[in-house]
Amino acid sequence: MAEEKVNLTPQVDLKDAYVIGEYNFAAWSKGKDENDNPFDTSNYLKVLPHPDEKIVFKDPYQDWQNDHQDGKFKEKSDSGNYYSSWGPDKVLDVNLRMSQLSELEIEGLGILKAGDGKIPWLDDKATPYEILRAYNGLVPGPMMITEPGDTIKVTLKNDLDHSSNFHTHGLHVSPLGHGDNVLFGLAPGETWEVEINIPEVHFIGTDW
Ligand SMILES: [Cu+2]
Repeated sequence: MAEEKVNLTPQVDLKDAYVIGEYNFAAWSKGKDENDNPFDTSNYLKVLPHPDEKIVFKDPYQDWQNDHQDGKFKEKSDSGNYYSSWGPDKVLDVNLRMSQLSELEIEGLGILKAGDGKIPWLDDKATPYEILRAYNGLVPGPMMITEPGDTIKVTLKNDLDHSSNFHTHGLHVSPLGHGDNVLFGLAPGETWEVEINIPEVHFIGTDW
């Protein structure tokens, strides 16, 4: 049997292109409704930036560097995109709220709009492409900077409509109690006080 080839080449000028992930692109790009009109794509993710524009992510690391010069120590950026216990602080107090967004604007990219997670012309199959979730409504989410020996205290609120979990990748820390516990389910509406103790001998790294 000959392998069917899916053509993923956009049929529109890239300046106007909308893409919702390779998985759905082939079906979407030739999509017509029952009256043979093209689908209304205004609610789908516009993920290809205009070629003349510069995408501006509110880069937490750059903000942190700007705020921490000449011996200055700041616990939080004005926009909330970073938290820091770098310097004399030993405890990093962080407030995180998990929520679903209906839209989000990224300068140079446009507005990302979320749908209900279902695509009618794909038999209402739920897909991840229309759902937009974030910590504190920020993309990228807040960055935390600590030093070995510091304690991260996160007040975590789950404002999603399903249970969730909070854990890190790459840290060599204890999962016990309200620590870095992948097995703990946080119910909708619930708040959890997470405490993560970074060992004095922890290596330097970028963890997430
Ligand atoms: Cu994970």
